[in-house]
Amino acid sequence: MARSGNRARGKWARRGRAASRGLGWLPGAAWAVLAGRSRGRQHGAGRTCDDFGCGFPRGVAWDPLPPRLPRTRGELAPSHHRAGGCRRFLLRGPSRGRHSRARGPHIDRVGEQSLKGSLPTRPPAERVVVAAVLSPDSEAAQAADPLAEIEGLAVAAGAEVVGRVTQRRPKPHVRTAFGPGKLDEIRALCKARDAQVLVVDLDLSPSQGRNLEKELDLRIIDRTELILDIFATRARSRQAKLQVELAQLQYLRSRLRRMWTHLERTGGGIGTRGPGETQLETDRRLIGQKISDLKRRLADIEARSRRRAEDRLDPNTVSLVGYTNAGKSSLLVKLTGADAYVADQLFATLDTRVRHWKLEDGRTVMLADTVGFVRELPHHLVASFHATLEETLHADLLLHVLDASDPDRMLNLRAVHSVLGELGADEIPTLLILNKADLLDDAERIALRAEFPEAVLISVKSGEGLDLLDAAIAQQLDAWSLHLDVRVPSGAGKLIADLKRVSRLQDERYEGADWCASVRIGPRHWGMLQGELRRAGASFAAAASSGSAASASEAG
Ligand SMILES: Nc1nc2c(ncn2[C@@H]2O[C@H](COP(=O)(O)OP(=O)(O)OP(=O)(O)O)[C@@H](O)[C@H]2O)c(=O)[nH]1
Ligand SMILES: [Mg+2]
Repeated sequence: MARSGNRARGKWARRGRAASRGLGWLPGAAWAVLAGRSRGRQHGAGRTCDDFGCGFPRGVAWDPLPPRLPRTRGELAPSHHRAGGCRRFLLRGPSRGRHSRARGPHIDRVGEQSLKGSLPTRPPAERVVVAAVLSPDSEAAQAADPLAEIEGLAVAAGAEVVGRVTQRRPKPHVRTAFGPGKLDEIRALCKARDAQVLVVDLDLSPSQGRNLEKELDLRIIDRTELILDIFATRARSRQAKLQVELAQLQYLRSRLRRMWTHLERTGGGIGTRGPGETQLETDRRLIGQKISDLKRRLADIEARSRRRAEDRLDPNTVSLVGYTNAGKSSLLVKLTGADAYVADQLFATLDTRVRHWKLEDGRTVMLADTVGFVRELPHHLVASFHATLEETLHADLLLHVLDASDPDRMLNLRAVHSVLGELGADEIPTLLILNKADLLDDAERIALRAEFPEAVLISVKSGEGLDLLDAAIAQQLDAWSLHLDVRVPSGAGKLIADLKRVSRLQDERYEGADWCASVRIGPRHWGMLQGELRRAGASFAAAASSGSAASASEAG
């Protein structure tokens, strides 16, 4: 007993010493690496990882799935990563990968120490050519730079864009998306630029993808696959990871047939069709089971967080929504001092982050930052991320942040409206925020004011317009709140505290044993508190100064 106590003290003392040296807490296996006990500590490029009996190849992408499958980096060889002995894991940056949040920075430092100067830290970025078919009805065709979005997505997925191709056609070629002449051009370009992947800004049908792969002898990634890949590498929370996995499996299920076509082509005679079909059915069944399992687990998480939210009497929720990279997280950081991840890249944020923000008039609101949108966000993804986006759906007010300096701002605005419509959130009161005003000249400002007279022009970077934003939010919250005079027995202290927390007090005094106040309160909170007020023997009526018929009738 005493010995195990000593051992424990020794272990924690060692970890304590490491923390005091700035290394923080380390998992046991990382300790082994630090202490030089790891067998794989000195391995070099091209060898396999022998840490913890892993055997996973080093210095190569750890991605042995077939090329057209959506991937979750780090999903394979999980024990390898968990063990902490892998060079890739040790050197992986804090912004990527499943472990990075909790252990990234100090693990990185360990990696630097133990493998200093020995090996490149990451495989080289994949060289990709981006290509789009610009049909008259496609959104991209109307953009100032039709390839800007898909290029941004490819970069966000960690690729290096080495070539760009577009083809104007009434609609994508039914077999290969691009016409035969264009295919020759793409083939030559990919060869000249030594590209390994062609990223197509389309949702390819399984047969189009297969034909393109055959024609070009390259890996083909379509838009949905690319977005799923970005989400897979960025997902941090358990819920986000499950949501991405669900979206990937749903996407995969619709494409399963294509993966078994090599069996169809083995001759098609007796004895060859059967196994192929059986395998397809087996895969479908397994994927179906996995999908149901994921849905069940997500529903559990969703129900738990919904119950928690219903039990809480939270202040008004204001959600930041908008096109990706518009500056939503930057605004959250600026207003609340939160430690959200801000980066000049698409889909920097994948989880919802909520922080308290105190308005100038003393009211506190919950400010929520969430996933940004892009044009034609894959439906599977919107469906899978419904729970994350649900916080947005339940907001009292949406702040639609738009990058005013983006030449394609109108397209971006429409894209966001369309996703909000898909989520059923288009009825929520919305305030348009035009961000990045510091990048605009005077003429652009005048044009924007004429175009969006209701919007608030701000710059998170320079701080311009943030006071106006505060006032505009307060005004919006007041516009649909009820204005009531309430009288509560002063013994109902909790009720009075709740009222103070979720409403805006305009006047407060004690009359005898009663607390009397004139309050502005949102309909949601009023619905939650009305019963309690009645039970506590409180009285309430539309405030004398309130001209709102809605207020009077509700209060009555
Ligand atoms: N010039 C300028 N840049 C800004 C401003 N606000 C944000 N940015 C930059 O815009 C980029 C994107 O900012 P984020 O806050 O990560 O954008 P986001 O909307 O949260 O993006 P996602 O999470 O990807 O949807 C970052 O490089 C910011 O520094 C601004 O007012 N002016
Ligand atoms: Mg963000």
